[in-house]
Amino acid sequence: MLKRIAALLMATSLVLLLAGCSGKTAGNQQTSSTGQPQKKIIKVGIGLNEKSPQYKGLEKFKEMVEKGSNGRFEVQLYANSQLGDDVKMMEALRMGTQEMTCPSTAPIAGLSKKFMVFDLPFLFPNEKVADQVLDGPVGQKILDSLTDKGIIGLAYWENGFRQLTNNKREVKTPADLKGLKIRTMENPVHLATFRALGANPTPMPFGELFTAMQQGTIDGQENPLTTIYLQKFYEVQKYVSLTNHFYSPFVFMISKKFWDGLSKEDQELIKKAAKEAGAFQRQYNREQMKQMADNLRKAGMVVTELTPEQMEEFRKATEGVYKQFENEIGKDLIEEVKAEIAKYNK
Ligand code: TK8
Repeated sequence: MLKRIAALLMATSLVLLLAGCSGKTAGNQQTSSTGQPQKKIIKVGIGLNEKSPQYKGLEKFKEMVEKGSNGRFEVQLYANSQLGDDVKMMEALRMGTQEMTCPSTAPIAGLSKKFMVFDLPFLFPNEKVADQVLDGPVGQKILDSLTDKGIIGLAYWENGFRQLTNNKREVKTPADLKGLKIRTMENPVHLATFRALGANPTPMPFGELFTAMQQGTIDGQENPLTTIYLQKFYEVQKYVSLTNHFYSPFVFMISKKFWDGLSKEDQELIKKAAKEAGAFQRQYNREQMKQMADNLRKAGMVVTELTPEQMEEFRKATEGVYKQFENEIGKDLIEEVKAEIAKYNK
């Protein structure tokens, strides 16, 4: 009798154990002991800090998804490269161990070369045109190139026009950049552009940048003014030149493994929130940007505006980069994007 009870107990615990395991394999939808479905967790990681317009956009996204799902989703935000750098986080999305991230297009080049078209120097004339091209058919086609890499690109957000800082001298022309060690994102187009300008570029993840500037292993870097101010780069950099040399879009993306386990309704909810929070983020970013040159001056930086002639020198010096990447990006794609830009730039 005792033996039979023991056997029964063992069998029951085995069943419970198996039930527990299968609960875990079905996405991250788990069932609690009361039979209530537990929240689905969406972990979102970024490199920037909590003051960044990007983080404010993520807070909006969180609110929309949590409210819109009546609390079935919990969106957890991780700033400051806590979950790793952009390349590592994209890898985690592919593996299905992290749900979402929002890198610049530059580090995405390692997964899909098509994104490099947006990294070409002096491509977009202004934000408005960038919005129209990114949110149009070409932008969508490029997002779709991520699907067979295990990632769904949901929406373009804005990092913004990038400006050059350094700790050696005021930069007004490419000649002033000669030999300066400049950190770039991990992207061949960015490297080629800074080589063409006569600088000595080194690729590095964002999380290592501040220390590298502080220790003087690099002389400078390039990022939008919001980042230069909100990440306190003025503590370790003296000069900023308003070069607008690249426009960096962000891509808000989600793990395909996670995505495929969601209902159509939930996919719609997340996609809609990604787009709407993106519209808010772009707006907020642009508002913030207006005060940033002044903030940086007040913080002690020398802010250098370039004359149209000086800007033209930068543009001319980097012109060859387009030809250099024609094969890798695709000549047709470059032409298509240029034509779209011309269409909207009126
Ligand atoms: C942070 C990056 C950052 C980017 C860079 O993850 O690496 O310089 O501009 O904002 O997305």
